[in-house]
Amino acid sequence: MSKSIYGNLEDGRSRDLEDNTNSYEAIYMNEKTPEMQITTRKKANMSSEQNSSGCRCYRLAVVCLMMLVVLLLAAIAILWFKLTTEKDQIHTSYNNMTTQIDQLETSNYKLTAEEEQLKTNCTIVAKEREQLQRKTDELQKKLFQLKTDINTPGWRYFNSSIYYISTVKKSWSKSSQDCKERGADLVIINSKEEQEFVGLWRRGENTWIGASDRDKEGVWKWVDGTAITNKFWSKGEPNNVGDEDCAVSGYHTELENWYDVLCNREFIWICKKIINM
Ligand SMILES: [Ca+2]
Ligand SMILES: [Ca+2]
Repeated sequence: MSKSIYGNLEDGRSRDLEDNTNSYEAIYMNEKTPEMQITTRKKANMSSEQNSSGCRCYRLAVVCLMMLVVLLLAAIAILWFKLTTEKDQIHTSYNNMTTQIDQLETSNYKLTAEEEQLKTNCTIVAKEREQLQRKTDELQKKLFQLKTDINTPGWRYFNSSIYYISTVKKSWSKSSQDCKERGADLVIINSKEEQEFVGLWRRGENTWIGASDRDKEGVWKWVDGTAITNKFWSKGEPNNVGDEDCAVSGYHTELENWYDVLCNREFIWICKKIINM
């Protein structure tokens, strides 16, 4: 009860004091001198200027902040552009590398194929070399035999062939057999030049040549079975008198000097060996 009374008394005093202060200030303001009023106005103006300066600072801060935001956005845009460009470049580089890898794989495939082809060619060349070596060996043997034949008495060389003329007389069959034993055949005359060569070398002797119609009358063939194309029969020959089946060169001295005789008659003979190099 006493506290309530005391509180009311305190509140009453405070309100009185405040009312008195306001009264004093009003009196004081009313009683101000013009200088004091001017001073008061200046203070008010200064306060207003301070408020105006604060606004400008605030605006400047906002502008700076906006500029920072713009710069930040610009930096982000530039960075994004660079990243995009680099990404495109990396993608392009990747595509180029992929293309190069494909090209390298294609080149590798071609090189592998070429390597296989070269190996095949090497194998073929090796086989051809072996064949050439065998042919060279055969040619050397033939050359050796040819030198031996040419150096043997009775042999002569004419137009890629060598010829042997006998010094004894035998029948057509024995003469042919002798030629075979020498690796040759009774002479086969294929040209006018060869006919003239035989005519000069026999020196007027009658000599067996490799033509007969023993297999079929009237069908004259050489000893190798080929048909007679260049025929140098004497006039009226072959006439097959008494079954004449073997040919002799030398009936006359003219170019056409062949005639048919009985095969068991004996004459010298000429063998011919063709040189196959
Ligand atoms: Ca005949
Ligand atoms: Ca005759």
